[in-house]
Amino acid sequence: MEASVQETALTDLFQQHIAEKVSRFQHILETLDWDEIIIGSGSEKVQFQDDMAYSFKINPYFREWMPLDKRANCFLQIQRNTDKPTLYLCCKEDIWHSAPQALPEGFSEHLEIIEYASIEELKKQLKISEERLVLINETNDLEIPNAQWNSQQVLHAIDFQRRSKTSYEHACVRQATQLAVPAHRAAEQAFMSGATELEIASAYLSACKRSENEMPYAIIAGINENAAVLHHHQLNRQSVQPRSFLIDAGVQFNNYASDITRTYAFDKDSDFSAMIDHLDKVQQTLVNEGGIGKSPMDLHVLAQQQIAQILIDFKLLKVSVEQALDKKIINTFFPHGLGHHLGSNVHDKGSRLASPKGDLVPASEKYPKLRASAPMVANQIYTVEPGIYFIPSLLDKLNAGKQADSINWKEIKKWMPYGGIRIEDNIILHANSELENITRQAFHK
Ligand SMILES: [Mn+2]
Repeated sequence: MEASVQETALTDLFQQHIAEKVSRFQHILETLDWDEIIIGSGSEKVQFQDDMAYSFKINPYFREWMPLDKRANCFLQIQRNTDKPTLYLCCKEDIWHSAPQALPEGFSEHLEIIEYASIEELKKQLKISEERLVLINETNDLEIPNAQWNSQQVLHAIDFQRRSKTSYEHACVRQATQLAVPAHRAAEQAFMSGATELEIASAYLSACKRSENEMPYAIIAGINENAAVLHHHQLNRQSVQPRSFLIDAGVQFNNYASDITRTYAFDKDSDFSAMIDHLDKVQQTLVNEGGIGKSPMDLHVLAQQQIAQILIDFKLLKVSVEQALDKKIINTFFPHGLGHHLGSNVHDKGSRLASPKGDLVPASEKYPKLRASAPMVANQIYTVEPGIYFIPSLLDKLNAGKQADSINWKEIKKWMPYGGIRIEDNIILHANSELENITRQAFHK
């Protein structure tokens, strides 16, 4: 019974989601003076000199509306002054592949659905109101005369509104998190029993009952030194004596992803285990610092300060927190941003926009590459993921430079075999300023 109650709730949330998106897109159409927007789901790509297709990735602008991730050649039409969007579903006869993915139960009521078998047929069926039309799709296969293909103006406006998520989107990321937690537990267990990186990834996939192609992003699973490779995707099939393990993996639900990182020590009495605990406390402090209107750049600086303090406490740094930041020594140990928006893309767009026109929040001189720089908004979903790494190439550079004396190199050598630590949770910043750590909630259940 409980499942059906939840399904009903999700159907209601989807209805609200569609109504909210229609209203936001109507506003964009009016402001920018267009009559309609058509969003394609994308088409399959065939590999060079082969008849095999790459695994299909749906257009993120389409997934913002529709919980379909396996259906190519579909189109969603949103028209000015029309409350119900029209979904054109491609239904050609195909004996080679499984039946096309269907919408979840109860979702189709909120859409006008038209099936078509060929592009020619679709072109006839598309009831295009006027000529002022924007097509958002990777390829311009509709070839509608006068249609503006991927208007940058419209894309900016969509990216800007996307930062604030609907309750349906919150529910989907929560569900994606609940599906990921048992898989993270299975991965931890596999690591503790001496499994290889590849075996751990298999344990993860089988626990969340997903195939590799259904992952929102490739599983990062690094044992020992490999934990220092930020995007360690080339998983090792050899077994090694385990010391440390970093796993960064999510699950997708109705096209929304969770994005979770955990780090484990094989020996719970080790200094490495103690450092994980320190970073875990820092991570929770950083989560609690979030708020509407706050600057992600300020949070990034706070993360750098607190990470520098950990390095000082563990006698790795011989300088003050201020010097570690001023001289950019901290970038060797924490070389990435504190987090990103999470949504239609795993690294969701719009996090640097200052306006729907596409103006960017000026990049800070110190941190020009930060992905999230715009002040935090109500209902956004984002990640908080501080890290401490011992990356050989960055340490070599530091050792060869002017700041080499700031480091206790004898100690650093002891830490390098552990690779690094990253801890990542997903947070909803509610309109009433409440911070919901959906990852911790799911782990504590
Ligand atoms: Mn992330």
